Amino acid sequence: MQMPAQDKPRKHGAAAGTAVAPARADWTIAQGWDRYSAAEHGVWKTLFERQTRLLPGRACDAFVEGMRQLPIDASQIPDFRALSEVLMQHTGWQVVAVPGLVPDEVFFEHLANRRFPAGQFIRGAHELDYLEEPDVFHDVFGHVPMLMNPVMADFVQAYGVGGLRAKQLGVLPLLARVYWYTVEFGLVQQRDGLRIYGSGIASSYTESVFALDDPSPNRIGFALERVMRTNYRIDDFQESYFVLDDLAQLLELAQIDFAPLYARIGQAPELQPGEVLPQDHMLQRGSGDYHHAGRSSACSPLHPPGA
Ligand code: HBI
Ligand code: FE
Repeated sequence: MQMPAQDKPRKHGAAAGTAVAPARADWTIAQGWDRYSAAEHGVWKTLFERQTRLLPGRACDAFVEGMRQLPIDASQIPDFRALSEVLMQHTGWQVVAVPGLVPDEVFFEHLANRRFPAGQFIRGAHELDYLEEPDVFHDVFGHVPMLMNPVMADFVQAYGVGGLRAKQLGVLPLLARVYWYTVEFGLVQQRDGLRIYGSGIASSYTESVFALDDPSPNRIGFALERVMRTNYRIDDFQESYFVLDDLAQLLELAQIDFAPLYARIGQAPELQPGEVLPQDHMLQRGSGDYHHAGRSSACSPLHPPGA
């Protein structure tokens, strides 16, 4: 998506380059809750209200339940201290503020210690649906409710531990796909139908509809090695979503020794996001129309390329 120069989103965190080298080695900053302007709280309110209207019947039960128990509402950007107090009681997680994207090792080190680094800033009113870096709405509205769930809480910590290791082994892209197709863009089969648990979907107005209702994308039963071979799009809706039978599947995933998988999958051919294999368990075969038409509404909060 091309934008006039003056409308280009400001870069934050690691994406902003060395000009904002962090004062602390772990890249945390004060949230500075008192310093949010009325306009910034207003952007939160707009995003919160439209997303809250959309999610009943779309977000999975764990998401809805997590949201209900947290001190989050439309009126203001949440205070990370209040969120952390409740999270800590339920699953031992905390929310810490960071300027934006942080280096991979820093990100994993936080997760491995059950600290979720959340962007301190909020997107501007002119870029409600377009985001290059995770902001407070994506990170808090999208991720934090699921961290109230014990299974997700353990899975994300395991991703932090595994990420440190994968980075050392030079295989981070393989592991990052697991995170992408679960924590960020995962769907789950509930008794009453297909539901969203991925934060990239849950925090996106347009993708919350596209991921569940649009005939275009593939919806494929989650299979670990298959997912580890599959590239993903960071600049547009996903072409394929992977569907868990149950969130409890993440618990098994967190216990798998990935080392032998990395060796095997390193050999197998990479798959493109829209590709379908004969052995895939298809819940819905997508028409592919959206991506074939070359439209690009770019509505997913983006994560770093190469992730
Ligand atoms: N930093 N703040 C932030 N949020 C992320 O989701 C994030 C990051 N740095 C690195 C990263 N994600 C990815 O590269 C890893 O998940 C692979
Ligand atoms: Fe995210």
